[in-house]
Amino acid sequence: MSERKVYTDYFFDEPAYNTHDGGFVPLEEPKTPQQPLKIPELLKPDKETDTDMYYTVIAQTGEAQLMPGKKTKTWGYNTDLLGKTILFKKGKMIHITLKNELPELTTFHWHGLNVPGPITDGGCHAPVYPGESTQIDFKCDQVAATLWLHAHPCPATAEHVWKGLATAVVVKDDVEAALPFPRNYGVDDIPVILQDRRFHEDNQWDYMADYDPDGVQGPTAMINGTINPYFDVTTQRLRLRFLDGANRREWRLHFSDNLKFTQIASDGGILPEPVDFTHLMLTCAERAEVIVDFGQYKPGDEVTLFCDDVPIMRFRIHEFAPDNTTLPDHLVDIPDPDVTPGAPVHKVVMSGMDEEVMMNGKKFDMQRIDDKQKLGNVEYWDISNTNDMSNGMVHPYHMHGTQFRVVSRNGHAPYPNENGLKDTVGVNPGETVRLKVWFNHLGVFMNHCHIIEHEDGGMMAQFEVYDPDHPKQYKLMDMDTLMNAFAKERGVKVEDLNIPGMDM
Ligand SMILES: [Cu+2]
Repeated sequence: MSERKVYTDYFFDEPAYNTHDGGFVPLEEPKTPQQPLKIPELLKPDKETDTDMYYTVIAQTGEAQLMPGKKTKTWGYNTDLLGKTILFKKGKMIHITLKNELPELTTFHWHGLNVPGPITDGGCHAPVYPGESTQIDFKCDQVAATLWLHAHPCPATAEHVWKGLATAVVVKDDVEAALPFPRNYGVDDIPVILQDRRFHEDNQWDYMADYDPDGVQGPTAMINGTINPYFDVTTQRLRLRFLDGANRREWRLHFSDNLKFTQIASDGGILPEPVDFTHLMLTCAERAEVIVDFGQYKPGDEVTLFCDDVPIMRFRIHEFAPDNTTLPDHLVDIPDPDVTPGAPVHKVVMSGMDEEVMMNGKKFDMQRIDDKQKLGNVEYWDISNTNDMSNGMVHPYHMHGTQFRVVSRNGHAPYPNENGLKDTVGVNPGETVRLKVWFNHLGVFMNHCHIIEHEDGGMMAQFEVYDPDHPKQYKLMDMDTLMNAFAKERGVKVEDLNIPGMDM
């Protein structure tokens, strides 16, 4: 094993960091006592055979003891807040009953999962109405990765995620199982869902009071639904599956002592080689699996995780057995198919800020297909952010239905941790990021900025993956149907609905 380079910067353009936004809400260290980090339970399958897994996922209301005093009213999947971690095994058929026990419609979007669109994918075309349930069935045919499930009912996605509808989804396979990674769930392999909230009177959240068209933020970090968390470290090596589950916040992570950590996976799976960092920035919806080695610490020590300069989590070091496992230089082979000769180069332009956000000069329309790609083709997509550097922001661009490769940033090599499969990529102001994109399934899929208020506000489009020999007609949802349903469920007239994104 050779000595690897250690990267010490965040890589994105500093002038575009959220810290420079007019509406930036800085994190504040909580004054409430430290709490043990909540580890989401694994969702128990209803049934599992050698070939099939059966689950029931329930969107439900709840309440959570987040702060001393009153409990906070929350939403979650199979639990009060966020959800249980859902495990898929590569190669198995997955059958999921999706049940909505909320007072209003929602959808179940499998972020990063390669499944047909638009219904199985679970975007705005697949509402499940309150009191109803539906079933999806698909084959899990992708590599081990940390994905996630979140609500996606346009244009109320941001509010549903803010209320708690987000949870980790873990895909397992034999390749991952053979690598020397920690994988004892809850002990040395844990999801770390990074979010932020503002607590109002009686410890409640108030999405509308905090509303900002450039993305809602709160001053209090919430990790796995825990305020001011600590984690008891009982193994030398710890695998953290970071997920930026915030509506808007960028997380610039680093540890005390500038402790080095090793990224082993990005959004769509394991990286071709491990990458060592002291600092890591995640934009909304991005994931990074990292291994932290606490070998230099002794029982009683504490290691702090910071976002910018604010402590967000503590690692309390306990007795652990020495573990000098080293990672191989090469972890996995990443698919890198040749671009189909003669294929078009797709152009996506993200423009504007606040209510002016658009994609290719248009606001999102559920009934309009903006682009298409033939199933089986491999094509370039050039994603541009026309914001200016002094007054713009990084837009995290996400595509449903695919795990893509990042080819270049303004013609230069992508960042060192972007050489694996990804489904979300932060695009700096004035930058064009070239992606190489292919699909395994037919369908209508959405592509959008993952600052969730931006997607609700219209920085979103959709494309069809088609097979010319088997043309398909899709019945697409429309805004009137969704708005009428929301109005009925909320007991108000449509004109009195208060969903900020609906005015886009
Ligand atoms: Cu954006």
